[in-house]
This record gives sequence, C-alpha cells and structure tokens, in this order.
Amino acid sequence: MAVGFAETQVALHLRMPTEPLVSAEVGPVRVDILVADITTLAVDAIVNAANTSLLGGGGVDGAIHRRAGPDLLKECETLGGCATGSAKITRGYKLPAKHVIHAVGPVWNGGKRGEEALLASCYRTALALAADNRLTSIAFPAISTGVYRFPADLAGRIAVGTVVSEISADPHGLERAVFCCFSDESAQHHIKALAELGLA
Ligand code: AR6
Repeated sequence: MAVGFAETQVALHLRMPTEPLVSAEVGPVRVDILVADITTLAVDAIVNAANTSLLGGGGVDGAIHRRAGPDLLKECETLGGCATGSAKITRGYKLPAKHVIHAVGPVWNGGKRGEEALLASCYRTALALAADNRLTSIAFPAISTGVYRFPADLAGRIAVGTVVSEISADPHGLERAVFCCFSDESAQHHIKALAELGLA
C-alpha cells in the first residue's frame, strides 16, 4: 500500500530528533550529523552559540534559555561574560541536556580578522570543558552561521575538522559528538566536511 502524505510527514517528524543522517567512528567516539532542535537532545552537554555578555539573545541562544528556564540566566549572570573564541559551562536546568557550554563565536567580518581561528577555538574550548567535567556526550550547533553571518560551508569544515582532530589526538573519555544542524543545507556542509576527511 502506498504511504500517504500524512504518514510521511509523521515519519519524518519522528525521525528528526534522534536519527543521524550520517555517523562515523573516530576512535572510541561516534560522530553524528543530524538535523534537530538542539534543545531536545538528552546529552551531557549542548553547546550554545552565545555572545560575550552570556546574557541571552536570539537564535539557538534564545531557544536554549527559553527551554532551560530563568535559572539558566541567573547562573549566566554570575559568570562575568566570555571572550570571543572561548566558552563557559553551566548546568542545563529544565533542558534534557545536563549542561550547557556557552561558546562565543566570531562575527564574520570578511575573514581577515582571525575569524577562522576564533571559530576553531570555540570548538576546542568546548571539548576541553567537556573533558574537565568528565562528560561523555556533547552536541554542537553550527556556531556563528546565523546572526553572525559566518559562511556556512567554511564553518562546517572548521567545526568538523577541529572536532575530529581534537578527538583523534585524545578522546578524553568522550563517547559521542553530535553536529546538530538546524537545516538540511547546514547538515550537507558538515557531511561534505566529514567526507573530505575520508570519514563519510
Ligand atoms: N537548534 C539547533 N540549531 C539552531 C537552533 C536550534 N534550536 N536555532 C538556531 N539554530 P545563531 P550565531 C542554528 O544565530 O550566528 C544570538 O542572538 C542556526 O540556524 O543562533 O553564532 C546570540 O546571543 C544557525 O545555523 O548564532 C548572539 O548574539 C546556528 O544555530 C548571536 O545570536 C547559529 O545561529 C550569535 O550568532
């Protein structure tokens, strides 16, 4: 029997939050690329694409604060902000994730102001915080590719390249790293980057 439109929609909807489009093994770490709302993921830490104030904003930052509830902002207010290229960790409050790692990506200004190095530094710092806190699973959004206008293809290569290189050097107990994309186009950039490394 042919599957009707409604059934297809339900199937797609049910598949979205959990099933990866692509998975790869990097040593002991499973690397997944999926399309989902990062606030729905039950991992040890989701990474936030924050700004230097760490006091909330739009995009994924707004979604994370809405789902976590007001106690997340209260903890963020104690942190004294965060430099671009760095990250700070908080609890996850009402989120299914146990922690939030608030990373501050660079605003894209044409590429001659150290944007690539700063974006790579966000991913490295987030992984270091995960290791310091003995976390085993982490999910990243495509940092800087929304309001901060970083070109999505280049950002995908930096994200995947940096995470794969770091966990290849030392997984630090990590078991799962997720690239949680918000559109199929964004996921395709990450899949291409994984393929360029011979992993997809
Ligand atoms: N789950 C996963 N990814 C998401 C979600 C979500 N719920 N919502 C958006 N994205 P952006 P930035 C994707 O703009 O460019 C904020 O105001 C989105 O499609 O959230 O780093 C902060 O406070 C895009 O691919 O972050 C800062 O001021 C990616 O997340 C500023 O925006 C990042 O888009 C940071 O800008």
